[in-house]
Amino acid sequence: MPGIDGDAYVVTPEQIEAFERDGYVHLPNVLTEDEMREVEEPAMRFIRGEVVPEGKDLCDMSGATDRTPDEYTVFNAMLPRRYMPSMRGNIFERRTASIATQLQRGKNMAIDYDQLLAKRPSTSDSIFAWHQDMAYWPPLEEDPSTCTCWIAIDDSTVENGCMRFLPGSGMEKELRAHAPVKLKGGDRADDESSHALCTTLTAEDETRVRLVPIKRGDITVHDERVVHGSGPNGSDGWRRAYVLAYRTKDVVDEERRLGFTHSHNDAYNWDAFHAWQEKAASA
Ligand SMILES: O=C(O)CCC(=O)C(=O)O
Repeated sequence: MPGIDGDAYVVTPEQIEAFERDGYVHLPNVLTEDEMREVEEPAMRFIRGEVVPEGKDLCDMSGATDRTPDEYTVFNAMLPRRYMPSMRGNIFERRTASIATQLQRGKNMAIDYDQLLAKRPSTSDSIFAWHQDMAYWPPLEEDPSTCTCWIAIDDSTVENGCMRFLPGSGMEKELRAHAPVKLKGGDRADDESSHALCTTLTAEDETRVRLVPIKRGDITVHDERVVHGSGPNGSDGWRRAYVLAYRTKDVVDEERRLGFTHSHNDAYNWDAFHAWQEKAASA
Protein backbone atom coordinates (compact mmCIF):
# COMPACT_ATOMS: atom_id res chain seq x y z
CA MET A 1 0.00 0.00 0.00
CA PRO A 2 1.37 3.45 -0.88
CA GLY A 3 1.90 5.95 1.96
CA ILE A 4 3.07 5.58 5.56
CA ASP A 5 4.37 2.16 6.55
CA GLY A 6 5.93 2.46 10.01
CA ASP A 7 9.13 4.50 9.67
CA ALA A 8 8.96 4.12 5.88
CA TYR A 9 6.73 5.72 3.24
CA VAL A 10 5.89 3.68 0.16
CA VAL A 11 6.08 5.63 -3.10
CA THR A 12 4.14 4.49 -6.18
CA PRO A 13 5.77 3.80 -9.58
CA GLU A 14 3.76 6.77 -10.96
CA GLN A 15 5.26 9.08 -8.34
CA ILE A 16 8.77 7.90 -9.20
CA GLU A 17 8.08 8.53 -12.89
CA ALA A 18 6.68 11.99 -12.14
CA PHE A 19 9.82 12.85 -10.14
CA GLU A 20 12.07 11.72 -12.99
CA ARG A 21 10.02 13.48 -15.68
CA ASP A 22 9.16 16.76 -13.95
CA GLY A 23 12.05 17.11 -11.49
CA TYR A 24 9.65 17.21 -8.54
CA VAL A 25 6.78 15.27 -7.03
CA HIS A 26 4.11 15.95 -4.39
CA LEU A 27 3.72 13.20 -1.76
CA PRO A 28 0.66 13.53 0.51
CA ASN A 29 0.44 12.72 4.24
CA VAL A 30 4.09 11.96 4.93
CA LEU A 31 3.77 12.92 8.61
CA THR A 32 0.64 12.57 10.74
CA GLU A 33 -0.60 15.47 12.86
CA ASP A 34 0.99 13.92 15.98
CA GLU A 35 4.32 13.43 14.19
CA MET A 36 4.35 17.04 12.97
CA ARG A 37 5.30 18.09 16.51
CA GLU A 38 8.79 16.66 15.95
CA VAL A 39 9.30 19.20 13.18
CA GLU A 40 7.20 22.13 14.35
CA GLU A 41 8.50 22.45 17.91
CA PRO A 42 12.18 22.77 16.91
CA ALA A 43 11.20 25.11 14.06
CA MET A 44 9.51 27.43 16.54
CA ARG A 45 12.61 27.53 18.74
CA PHE A 46 14.52 29.00 15.80
CA ILE A 47 11.74 31.40 14.81
CA ARG A 48 11.38 32.64 18.41
CA GLY A 49 15.15 33.21 18.59
CA GLU A 50 15.76 30.60 21.30
CA VAL A 51 18.25 28.77 19.09
CA VAL A 52 20.39 31.09 16.99
CA PRO A 53 22.48 29.78 14.06
CA GLU A 54 25.95 31.32 13.79
CA GLY A 55 26.79 34.20 11.48
CA LYS A 56 25.32 33.96 7.99
CA ASP A 57 23.49 30.72 8.77
CA LEU A 58 20.68 32.97 9.92
CA CYS A 59 19.67 35.16 7.01
CA ASP A 60 16.88 36.57 4.89
CA MET A 61 16.50 34.73 1.60
CA SER A 62 14.37 37.52 0.16
CA GLY A 63 17.75 39.06 -0.73
CA ALA A 64 17.53 41.94 1.74
CA THR A 65 20.70 42.50 3.77
CA ASP A 66 19.73 45.39 6.00
CA ARG A 67 17.25 43.69 8.34
CA THR A 68 17.31 42.12 11.78
CA PRO A 69 15.92 38.57 12.19
CA ASP A 70 12.60 39.88 13.52
CA GLU A 71 12.25 41.76 10.21
CA TYR A 72 13.35 38.99 7.82
CA THR A 73 10.57 38.27 5.35
CA VAL A 74 12.05 34.92 4.26
CA PHE A 75 13.48 33.81 7.60
CA ASN A 76 16.13 31.22 6.80
CA ALA A 77 17.97 29.08 9.32
CA MET A 78 20.63 26.93 7.68
CA LEU A 79 21.52 23.57 9.19
CA PRO A 80 19.02 23.39 12.08
CA ARG A 81 20.30 19.88 12.89
CA ARG A 82 23.77 21.30 13.50
CA TYR A 83 22.51 23.97 15.87
CA MET A 84 19.93 21.75 17.59
CA PRO A 85 21.31 18.18 17.46
CA SER A 86 18.26 16.77 19.28
CA MET A 87 16.44 17.05 15.93
CA ARG A 88 18.58 14.29 14.44
CA GLY A 89 16.96 10.95 13.77
CA ASN A 90 13.40 12.29 14.04
CA ILE A 91 10.48 10.73 12.21
CA PHE A 92 10.84 13.10 9.26
CA GLU A 93 14.42 11.91 8.74
CA ARG A 94 13.48 8.27 9.01
CA ARG A 95 10.60 8.54 6.57
CA THR A 96 12.34 10.73 4.02
CA ALA A 97 15.37 8.40 4.04
CA SER A 98 13.06 5.72 2.69
CA ILE A 99 11.51 8.14 0.16
CA ALA A 100 14.90 9.31 -1.17
CA THR A 101 16.08 5.73 -1.70
CA GLN A 102 12.93 4.85 -3.63
CA LEU A 103 12.88 8.00 -5.78
CA GLN A 104 16.55 7.47 -6.64
CA ARG A 105 15.93 3.78 -7.39
CA GLY A 106 18.11 2.29 -4.68
CA LYS A 107 21.07 4.68 -4.78
CA ASN A 108 22.96 5.17 -1.52
CA MET A 109 21.54 8.53 -0.37
CA ALA A 110 22.75 10.50 2.66
CA ILE A 111 21.51 13.63 4.42
CA ASP A 112 23.43 16.55 2.97
CA TYR A 113 21.85 19.56 4.70
CA ASP A 114 18.69 20.91 6.26
CA GLN A 115 17.06 24.31 6.30
CA LEU A 116 14.11 26.10 7.89
CA LEU A 117 12.25 28.63 5.74
CA ALA A 118 9.50 30.77 7.22
CA LYS A 119 7.73 33.52 5.30
CA ARG A 120 6.45 36.35 7.43
CA PRO A 121 2.71 37.12 7.10
CA SER A 122 1.51 39.85 4.72
CA THR A 123 4.88 40.63 3.12
CA SER A 124 5.14 41.57 -0.53
CA ASP A 125 8.85 40.73 -0.92
CA SER A 126 8.86 37.32 0.80
CA ILE A 127 9.72 35.80 -2.55
CA PHE A 128 12.13 32.90 -3.01
CA ALA A 129 13.56 33.77 -6.40
CA TRP A 130 13.54 31.32 -9.32
CA HIS A 131 16.67 29.17 -9.24
CA GLN A 132 18.19 25.76 -9.74
CA ASP A 133 19.76 24.32 -6.60
CA MET A 134 22.90 23.32 -8.49
CA ALA A 135 23.59 27.02 -9.04
CA TYR A 136 24.23 27.28 -5.30
CA TRP A 137 26.48 24.24 -5.16
CA PRO A 138 29.92 23.45 -6.54
CA PRO A 139 30.08 21.20 -9.60
CA LEU A 140 31.68 17.92 -8.47
CA GLU A 141 32.87 14.65 -9.95
CA GLU A 142 30.48 12.29 -8.17
CA ASP A 143 26.82 11.54 -8.98
CA PRO A 144 24.92 14.76 -8.06
CA SER A 145 21.49 13.08 -7.69
CA THR A 146 19.44 14.87 -5.05
CA CYS A 147 16.09 14.55 -3.28
CA THR A 148 15.21 17.76 -1.48
CA CYS A 149 12.28 16.95 0.81
CA TRP A 150 10.26 20.07 1.63
CA ILE A 151 7.59 19.61 4.31
CA ALA A 152 4.75 22.08 4.82
CA ILE A 153 4.43 22.98 8.50
CA ASP A 154 1.49 25.20 7.55
CA ASP A 155 -0.87 24.45 4.69
CA SER A 156 1.07 25.90 1.79
CA THR A 157 -1.24 27.85 -0.53
CA VAL A 158 -1.05 30.05 -3.60
CA GLU A 159 -1.84 32.99 -1.31
CA ASN A 160 0.92 32.31 1.22
CA GLY A 161 3.67 31.49 -1.29
CA CYS A 162 3.62 27.77 -2.04
CA MET A 163 6.38 26.16 -4.08
CA ARG A 164 6.26 26.62 -7.84
CA PHE A 165 8.17 24.59 -10.41
CA LEU A 166 9.01 24.66 -14.09
CA PRO A 167 8.45 20.96 -14.88
CA GLY A 168 11.08 19.24 -16.97
CA SER A 169 13.50 22.20 -16.78
CA GLY A 170 16.10 20.00 -15.15
CA MET A 171 16.48 18.10 -18.44
CA GLU A 172 18.07 21.13 -20.12
CA LYS A 173 21.67 20.47 -21.08
CA GLU A 174 23.21 23.40 -19.22
CA LEU A 175 22.33 25.10 -15.99
CA ARG A 176 20.66 28.44 -16.60
CA ALA A 177 22.50 31.69 -15.87
CA HIS A 178 22.01 32.96 -12.32
CA ALA A 179 22.81 36.26 -10.65
CA PRO A 180 22.56 37.52 -7.07
CA VAL A 181 19.08 38.76 -6.17
CA LYS A 182 18.77 42.51 -6.54
CA LEU A 183 18.11 44.54 -3.46
CA LYS A 184 15.22 46.95 -3.32
CA GLY A 185 16.10 50.20 -5.03
CA GLY A 186 17.83 48.45 -7.92
CA ASP A 187 21.29 48.04 -6.41
CA ARG A 188 22.81 44.66 -7.06
CA ALA A 189 23.94 43.06 -3.83
CA ASP A 190 27.21 41.23 -3.99
CA ASP A 191 26.73 37.49 -3.65
CA GLU A 192 28.51 37.44 -0.29
CA SER A 193 25.88 39.58 1.36
CA SER A 194 22.73 38.73 -0.55
CA HIS A 195 22.73 34.92 -0.06
CA ALA A 196 20.09 34.52 -2.77
CA LEU A 197 20.48 33.79 -6.48
CA CYS A 198 17.95 34.14 -9.25
CA THR A 199 17.40 33.13 -12.83
CA THR A 200 14.93 34.68 -15.26
CA LEU A 201 11.98 32.89 -16.82
CA THR A 202 11.02 33.43 -20.47
CA ALA A 203 7.43 34.23 -21.46
CA GLU A 204 7.13 30.64 -22.70
CA ASP A 205 8.42 29.31 -19.37
CA GLU A 206 5.76 31.37 -17.59
CA THR A 207 3.00 29.46 -19.41
CA ARG A 208 4.37 26.16 -18.07
CA VAL A 209 4.85 27.11 -14.41
CA ARG A 210 3.07 24.84 -11.94
CA LEU A 211 2.01 26.14 -8.54
CA VAL A 212 2.02 23.31 -6.01
CA PRO A 213 -0.15 24.03 -2.96
CA ILE A 214 0.16 21.25 -0.37
CA LYS A 215 -1.30 20.47 3.05
CA ARG A 216 0.50 20.50 6.39
CA GLY A 217 2.32 17.16 6.65
CA ASP A 218 2.59 16.75 2.86
CA ILE A 219 5.94 17.14 1.12
CA THR A 220 7.31 18.03 -2.25
CA VAL A 221 10.57 16.42 -3.32
CA HIS A 222 12.69 18.09 -5.98
CA ASP A 223 15.93 17.29 -7.70
CA GLU A 224 19.10 19.37 -8.07
CA ARG A 225 18.31 20.90 -11.48
CA VAL A 226 14.59 21.74 -11.70
CA VAL A 227 13.89 25.49 -11.85
CA HIS A 228 11.79 26.43 -8.83
CA GLY A 229 10.97 29.17 -6.33
CA SER A 230 7.97 30.58 -4.50
CA GLY A 231 5.86 33.73 -4.43
CA PRO A 232 5.18 36.19 -1.60
CA ASN A 233 3.12 35.49 1.50
CA GLY A 234 -0.02 37.60 1.13
CA SER A 235 -1.88 35.77 3.90
CA ASP A 236 -2.18 36.79 7.54
CA GLY A 237 -0.32 33.69 8.79
CA TRP A 238 3.24 32.37 8.51
CA ARG A 239 4.22 29.98 5.74
CA ARG A 240 6.66 27.67 7.49
CA ALA A 241 8.55 24.82 5.82
CA TYR A 242 11.40 22.53 6.81
CA VAL A 243 13.75 21.11 4.19
CA LEU A 244 15.91 18.01 4.38
CA ALA A 245 18.10 17.38 1.36
CA TYR A 246 19.55 14.00 0.47
CA ARG A 247 22.33 13.59 -2.04
CA THR A 248 24.35 10.53 -3.01
CA LYS A 249 26.72 9.49 -0.23
CA ASP A 250 29.60 9.87 -2.72
CA VAL A 251 28.81 13.51 -3.49
CA VAL A 252 28.26 14.35 0.19
CA ASP A 253 31.69 12.87 0.97
CA GLU A 254 33.22 14.84 -1.89
CA GLU A 255 31.60 18.08 -0.66
CA ARG A 256 32.92 17.53 2.85
CA ARG A 257 36.46 16.82 1.57
CA LEU A 258 36.30 20.26 -0.06
CA GLY A 259 34.99 21.86 3.13
CA PHE A 260 31.52 22.46 1.67
CA THR A 261 28.80 21.83 4.28
CA HIS A 262 26.04 24.18 2.98
CA SER A 263 26.78 26.52 5.87
CA HIS A 264 26.74 30.09 4.60
CA ASN A 265 29.85 30.54 6.75
CA ASP A 266 31.95 28.01 4.78
CA ALA A 267 35.07 29.54 3.26
CA TYR A 268 34.59 27.39 0.14
CA ASN A 269 30.94 28.37 -0.35
CA TRP A 270 31.08 31.39 -2.58
CA ASP A 271 34.39 30.49 -4.20
CA ALA A 272 32.54 27.53 -5.61
CA PHE A 273 29.79 29.75 -6.91
CA HIS A 274 32.26 32.08 -8.61
CA ALA A 275 33.93 29.14 -10.30
CA TRP A 276 30.56 27.95 -11.56
CA GLN A 277 29.60 31.42 -12.77
CA GLU A 278 32.87 31.85 -14.66
CA LYS A 279 32.42 28.43 -16.26
CA ALA A 280 28.87 29.34 -17.36
CA ALA A 281 30.01 32.69 -18.74
CA SER A 282 32.78 31.15 -20.84
CA ALA A 283 30.57 28.30 -22.18
O1 LIG B 1 10.74 27.46 0.64
C1 LIG B 1 10.80 28.00 -0.46
O2 LIG B 1 9.96 28.82 -0.81
C2 LIG B 1 11.89 27.65 -1.44
C3 LIG B 1 12.73 26.50 -1.00
C4 LIG B 1 13.73 26.06 -2.02
O3 LIG B 1 13.94 26.68 -3.02
C5 LIG B 1 14.49 24.84 -1.79
O4 LIG B 1 14.30 24.18 -0.76
O5 LIG B 1 15.31 24.46 -2.67
